[in-house]
Amino acid sequence: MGLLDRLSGLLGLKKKEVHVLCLGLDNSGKTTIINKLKPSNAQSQDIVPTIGFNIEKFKSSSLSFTVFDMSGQGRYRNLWEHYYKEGQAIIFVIDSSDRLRMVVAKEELDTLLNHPDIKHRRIPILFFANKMDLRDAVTSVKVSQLLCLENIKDKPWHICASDAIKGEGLQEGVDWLQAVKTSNAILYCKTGSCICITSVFNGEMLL
Ligand SMILES: Nc1nc2c(ncn2[C@@H]2O[C@H](COP(=O)(O)OP(=O)(O)OP(=O)(O)O)[C@@H](O)[C@H]2O)c(=O)[nH]1
Ligand SMILES: [Mg+2]
Repeated sequence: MGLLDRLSGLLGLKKKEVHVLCLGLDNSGKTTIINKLKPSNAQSQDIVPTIGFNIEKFKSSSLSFTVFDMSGQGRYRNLWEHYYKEGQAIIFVIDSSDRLRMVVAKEELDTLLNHPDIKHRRIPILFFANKMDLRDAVTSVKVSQLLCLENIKDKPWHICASDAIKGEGLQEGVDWLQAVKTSNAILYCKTGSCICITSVFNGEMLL
């Protein structure tokens, strides 16, 4: 780290960096989501299936995110675990219209949650129930039921319905991620059929 970097860090001018792993099955929309979160002049026009992984960056108001955008294709999924130790947050993307492969998404999520590098850490997980614009898409509440998210008791998590093409729902997710990475306390609450997580940041309720 250079002197200027160190100085700006000390003065609080430099945004804290968070390493994020972006996981989920192929075609779920991971790269489309990450691309949409970048400044418009840095966005690609053509999104192609990811080979291996790509490293991308985007910023929120107080954090700088470095994202490992992993390929979700079966033959590359065994790469994911090599990056678990570096991950400080996870974005897990689900194609809400792909009912057939929801069970595969659940298997991959369960494998992730039981991995020794993840199991005992309070690493936050942001789920995007993506492709909400498609006719066959199920609701985010249904996605959380199909993935049994209520069983995740030891990690802060949040699910957002999203349409990555239009960019809808993405900011809500980033706001949650920022809040959880800068907060001291997380409160879980479950009301009726709506599952949500309430974050407390500087003593204020955020969600
Ligand atoms: N209708 C719709 N299509 C989407 C949405 N998000 C992504 N797509 C499309 O889904 C396809 C796959 O998107 P990607 O972002 O490449 O998916 P990925 O998860 O990165 O896939 P891999 O890199 O193979 O793991 C592309 O054709 C996208 O345009 C969405 O919210 N709605
Ligand atoms: Mg991709």
